[in-house]
Amino acid sequence: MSTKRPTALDVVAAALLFGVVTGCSFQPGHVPGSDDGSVDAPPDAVDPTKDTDGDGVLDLADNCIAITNADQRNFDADAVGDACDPCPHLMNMNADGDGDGVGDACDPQPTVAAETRVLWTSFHEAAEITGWNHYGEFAVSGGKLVHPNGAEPHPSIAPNTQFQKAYAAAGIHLTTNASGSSGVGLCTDTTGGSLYYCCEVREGGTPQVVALSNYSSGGGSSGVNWTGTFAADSRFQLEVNVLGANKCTARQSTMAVTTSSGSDGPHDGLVFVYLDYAVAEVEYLFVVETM
Ligand SMILES: [Ca+2]
Ligand SMILES: [Ca+2]
Ligand SMILES: [Ca+2]
Ligand SMILES: [Ca+2]
Repeated sequence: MSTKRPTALDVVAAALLFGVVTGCSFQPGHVPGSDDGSVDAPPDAVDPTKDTDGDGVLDLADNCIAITNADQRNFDADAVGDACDPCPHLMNMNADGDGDGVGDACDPQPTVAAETRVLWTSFHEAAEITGWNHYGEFAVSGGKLVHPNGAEPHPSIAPNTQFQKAYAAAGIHLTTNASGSSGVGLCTDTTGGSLYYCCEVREGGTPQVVALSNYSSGGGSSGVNWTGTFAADSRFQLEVNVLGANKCTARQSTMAVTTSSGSDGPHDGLVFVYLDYAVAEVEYLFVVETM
């Protein structure tokens, strides 16, 4: 007589068999499998060997059943994998009222089905930034985009893509105590880079959230006081929205501050992040285009 160690499939099969025996359901006032006169519901028809998208992860465990994502990455640690998460950077913010695939919480027009997600990266592989435009040195390390030289003026990096009417969000983590003049920002620019629209959190005197438009030509800016911390282990989410009035939003945990400046309208061009005198890591970059 031979013995065989149970495989994972055996365990699944045993669990399903157990479900068949017990009814695999709960009805108020009824104990599944008991002889109390009521009827157990039939078990759900689940094929434990099915892999709909063929990515090697069975449907029972796949966090995006219909999208190939063998890595199963899930930045915000909710139930939905990055590849199919309507807002991959915002935990459990998965409602998408207009059905365009971009979640309400990260959709610049949540009632108009006009958006397309065009970039998501949480910086796991060096190849993700190959060909990107940069000023200063950047590298992917430990699942972050880092500026190895630490606090320097004006290092910036941008995917080498001309985005159309971009809405962008970036997560930035200040890893050590920031200097008195440090700032981190997220910008869109016009085609050719002649003008910028930036959203930044800046320390210096009173910490502020600042919206800067027509930055390169010394154009308008507006700022609102930032009452959160600006210190080691501060995590900011910056959003730039060139559609409508809410153009620059900075979030930290449950706090959000929005400000806007200028009226230069939709920008078609690069999206870039900068770390001005800040020792910081970029944790993700998310870009939506509006048609
Ligand atoms: Ca699968
Ligand atoms: Ca999948
Ligand atoms: Ca997720
Ligand atoms: Ca949407």
